[in-house]
Amino acid sequence: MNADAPNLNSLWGRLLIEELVRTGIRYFCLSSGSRCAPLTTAVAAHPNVTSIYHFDERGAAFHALGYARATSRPAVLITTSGTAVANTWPAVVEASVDRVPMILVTGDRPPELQDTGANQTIDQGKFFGPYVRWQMELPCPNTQIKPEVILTGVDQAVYRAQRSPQGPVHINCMYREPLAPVSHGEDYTGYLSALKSWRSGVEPYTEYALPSTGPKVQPLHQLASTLNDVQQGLVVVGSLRDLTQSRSVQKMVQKLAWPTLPDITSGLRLGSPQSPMIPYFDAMLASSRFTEENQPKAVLHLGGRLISKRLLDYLKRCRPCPYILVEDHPFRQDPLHGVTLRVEAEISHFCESLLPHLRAGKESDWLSRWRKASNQVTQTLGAFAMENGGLSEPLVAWLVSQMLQPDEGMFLASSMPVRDADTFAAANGSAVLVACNRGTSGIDGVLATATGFAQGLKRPVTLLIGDLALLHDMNSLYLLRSIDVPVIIVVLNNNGGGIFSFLPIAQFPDVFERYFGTPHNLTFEGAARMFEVDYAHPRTKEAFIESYRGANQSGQSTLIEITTGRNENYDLHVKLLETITSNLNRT
Ligand SMILES: Cc1ncc(C[n+]2csc(CCOP(=O)(O)OP(=O)(O)O)c2C)c(N)n1
Ligand SMILES: [Mg+2]
Repeated sequence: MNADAPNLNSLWGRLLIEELVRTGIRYFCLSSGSRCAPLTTAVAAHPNVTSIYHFDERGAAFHALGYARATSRPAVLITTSGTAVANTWPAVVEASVDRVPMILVTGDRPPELQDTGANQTIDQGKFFGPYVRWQMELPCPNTQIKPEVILTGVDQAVYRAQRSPQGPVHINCMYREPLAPVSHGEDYTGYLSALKSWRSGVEPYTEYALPSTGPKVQPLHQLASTLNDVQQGLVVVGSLRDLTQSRSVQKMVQKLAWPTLPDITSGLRLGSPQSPMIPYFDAMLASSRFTEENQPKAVLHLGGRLISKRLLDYLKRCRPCPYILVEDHPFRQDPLHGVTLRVEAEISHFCESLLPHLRAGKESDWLSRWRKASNQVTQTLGAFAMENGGLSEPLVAWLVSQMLQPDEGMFLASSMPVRDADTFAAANGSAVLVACNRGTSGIDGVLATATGFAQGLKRPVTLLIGDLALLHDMNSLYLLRSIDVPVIIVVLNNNGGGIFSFLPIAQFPDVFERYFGTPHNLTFEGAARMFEVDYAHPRTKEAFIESYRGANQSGQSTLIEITTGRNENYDLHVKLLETITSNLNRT
């Protein structure tokens, strides 16, 4: 790094961006504004970064979130002052709750302009409250403050974003004018003299060594002997971070030979999972006969939260003991208040460490009952998919999961898309990476997150999304032109909030349609045209398959709109689950 910055604001901006790059961060999401110009110009001048621009800070922040979901590395989000910062709130909350790393760097006005009625000025200090892992106020650039202050601050921020529990961090940077890189003809060689070795190298100023997160051998030994003695054990797998974790879990449960219920975000639900995986557990648990006859004596829960409400209800009724939960963070994840042993460990490390202590389990009657039932559901769903019915929401989830290619990703919006994929996705498609925003299950920022997920994966991504969720984030269609890989958006337009038809509020017609069903009578063709995104509106199963394959082959982002009806969708779910249940009860 050289010392010939045009002014001190620029120099501090460059030091900050350079140190971020040295910690390994390469992806920067920018929205425009004057107060963050020293940062923006430093990003623009840096040879080793990739940047993306979005006019909406809310979408930019969700894009950063999606990128980190794919890469497990934080992206940097740079915004100007005022409501620009406030617009990042929903993504920061989601990142915080779901422990996704993110680095926010915001421009701010100097102290003498705070609380004076100065333009675009809000109180940005500690703005995100408990939702950031760490925050720092950088004062206005001043040669009385050593440049090391910036470097050690950045290093701490990156460390706190990435160490467990991962999450967002915030660096608020105050600047006096000039904000543009106008030259003051100053030479900063003396100011930077203490940074001689840093400037000639490429390493961060402060290196952090992460603590080891493995559980100790003695408790593992005891845990293994507990597990070895269990007769009817069940493994449930919530969201896992990557395929390495999924593979470690697969290896361990194969030895344990307990029925294993994989959430759609576990990486174990799709791709023809091997025994003892039970891909259709959610549909099976709709059968009260099955749940009454099959009650676990112990549960080993690996990874994050579960999408399946039926699984949660089942565990609540069974109250298995012991209930062992293994996750790589210290937070409570126990809405049933049933956990009897909580292990904080990285999942792969835990599985690999436990494996040698486990006795190889045998194919028990308990496991074969689960396997038989899951096979039965496979048949029922296969028959349903072959029927010549209309293009329903469960069918779309089933078809998409069958057509995805092994090197692609799937992003699932909250509400029915994620639930339908969890319940009905075909298990025999490709083992693609699946993600969703389930930290707080918002229907906001979904498209922006999916674009970031695709950009991080460097692979095409299919997004299954409801109409309200897409309307909510429609201006993120703009991001499709800036990313390097296509996103196929499959929007299930049921003209409102389809999920509410499944809730007790549906029995209250005086308020239901207007405030919950919320029909809008909008379609997406015009939006696709406005943002220059390819568009298709197939009406039949065959036409959908053709549109989807065509979009895949074109390599272009495409919006495929499916028209469904909320009432028909509800009736079909009931009928399909009734068929699954009655077929299960017959065996
Ligand atoms: C930001 C946000 N606002 C409101 C909600 C409450 N909510 C949950 S599902 C839903 C309806 C979603 O409709 P749509 O995206 O069309 O999906 P569908 O229910 O039809 O599958 C709403 C409003 C939410 N989860 N997040
Ligand atoms: Mg809808």
